[in-house]
Amino acid sequence: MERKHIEAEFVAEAYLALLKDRGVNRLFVNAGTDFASIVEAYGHQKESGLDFPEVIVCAHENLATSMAHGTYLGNGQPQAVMLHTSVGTANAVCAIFNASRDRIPIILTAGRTPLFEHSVFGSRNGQIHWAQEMFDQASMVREHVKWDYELRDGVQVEAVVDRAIDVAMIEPRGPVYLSLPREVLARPVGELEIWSRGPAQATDAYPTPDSVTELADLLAAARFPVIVTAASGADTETVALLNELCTANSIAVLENRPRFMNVAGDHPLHLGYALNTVFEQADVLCFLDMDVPWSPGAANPKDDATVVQTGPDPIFLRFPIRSHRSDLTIQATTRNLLSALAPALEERRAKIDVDRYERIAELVNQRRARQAATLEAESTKTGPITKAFIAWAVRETRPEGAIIVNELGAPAETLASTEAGTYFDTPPAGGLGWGLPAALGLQLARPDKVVVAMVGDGSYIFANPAACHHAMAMHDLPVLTIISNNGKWGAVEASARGMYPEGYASAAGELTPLARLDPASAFEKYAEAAGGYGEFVAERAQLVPALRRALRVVQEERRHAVLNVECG
Ligand SMILES: Cc1ncc(C[n+]2csc(CCOP(=O)(O)OP(=O)(O)O)c2C)c(N)n1
Repeated sequence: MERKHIEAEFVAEAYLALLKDRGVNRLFVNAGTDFASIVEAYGHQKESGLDFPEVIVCAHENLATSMAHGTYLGNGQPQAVMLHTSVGTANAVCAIFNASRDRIPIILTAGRTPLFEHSVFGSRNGQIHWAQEMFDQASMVREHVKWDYELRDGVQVEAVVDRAIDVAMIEPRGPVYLSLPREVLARPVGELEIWSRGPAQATDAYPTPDSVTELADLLAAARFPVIVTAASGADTETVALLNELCTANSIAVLENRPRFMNVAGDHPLHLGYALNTVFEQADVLCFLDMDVPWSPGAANPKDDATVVQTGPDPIFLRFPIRSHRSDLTIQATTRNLLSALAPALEERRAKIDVDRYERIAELVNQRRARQAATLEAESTKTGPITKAFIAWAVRETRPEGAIIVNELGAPAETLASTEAGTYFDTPPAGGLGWGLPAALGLQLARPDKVVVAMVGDGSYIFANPAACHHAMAMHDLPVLTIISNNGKWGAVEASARGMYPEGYASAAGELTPLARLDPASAFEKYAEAAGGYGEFVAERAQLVPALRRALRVVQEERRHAVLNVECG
């Protein structure tokens, strides 16, 4: 390690220079009075010559945090967000919860109400400085972050920045929270001598040789082995490994509520998306890093089936309750596990039942034929547009390599792709309003790609669309947003009908007032108001041409676009 010098005048400058030095290239901000020294540091930058993260101004904290989330999904680098004290943190809590359950390393920072009432540079000078203070500001997010701390002085700024990044980046990754008192940010530091170093990366969890042997033996001897995944593709390197492992060893693969592109949608042994349908046959079930392997109230693996659970945190320590049985539990990242499993299975290839591939492929082909028929029927139907039809139209027009971010826009299985890193679905905590800002973050990280946000009308409103379209214009992010506008919170309605199929709400024969969103807004005007392109689509025949027009706008004009699609 080398020593380096930072010529900072005050702590905020040292702090920002350190973030940048440690590989944090962007700071997503929603500023306030607590930012005075941060503002001053950027103001002084031309003269100081210090290198700081690029500032991405976000007009809402959910946008700032979820956009940072999406940027990490696009480039794998730690992101930083700065919020305004207690109130800014409060606005970001839902997005922080999403980031935590999705294991996203975000350095969340927030100003802190000035500590002192007078006499110190930076101390209180505004009415809000008394009422905004909390006894414990970090308590709002403590359950969702891996670490929280308050910067106490310039002498520890290097140690604190390093600690924040190390904790966020070590597997399983996740957000951390740092509060920054105004007086501390304003304190003079003079020249700072720092170490030049990257995050302290430990080697990822690796499976023990015994566990690899045991799992390889189980998979080789099984009559009908199934690997189940939802989010293994968060590490894009695992996609080819999983494709290859399943083909070479006649192992079925199934995606249960996928949140990433995990395995090729057209894989010859892809059993689809309905876990309950395989419990009957499966004698070995290997759940790859699944937060919820199955829903015990609906259906369970056979009693004599062997259940394997794997992952860097295979029992999901931060979940208050999670009791799915596991006969073999392996603590390892999916990439390390699959890499170790491939040669172990190759050694056992002769033991694998030669009929197994065909047995699985036959079921796959039946499923594919049913799906193709449904899709074909969907493409020729008349009547109101459905979410399945929107998915069909997107498949028809999707440019190569386009990235889809889906938040209740269409069922995941209708959007399956064959390219790693092209699909992102709602984090498991399900805090809505994530999809659109995450798409902005992905577009920021991957400017060469077409990014399409597919969202329900409810999800779109949760995202605070005025702030999102403002950011698309401000930061040149030509995202295409497709709103599946069914005029309701369909999930709320479905949940009530599911629990009370014969109940009063079902018997009423009409939509419960608790799920209604009518009258419909002209959502396309949000895009127009921010200099983008908007269209309202209500007829099936209009959808593909409208998609082509909107894609031309985002690709050629590099302007953001909204298709507000009325659907049933
Ligand atoms: C922040 C937040 N608030 C409320 C909910 C509860 N919720 C789950 S789905 C849903 C409806 C979403 O509506 P929309 O995006 O239009 O999709 P639809 O259900 O109509 O398919 C709601 C309100 C949530 N998940 N997150």
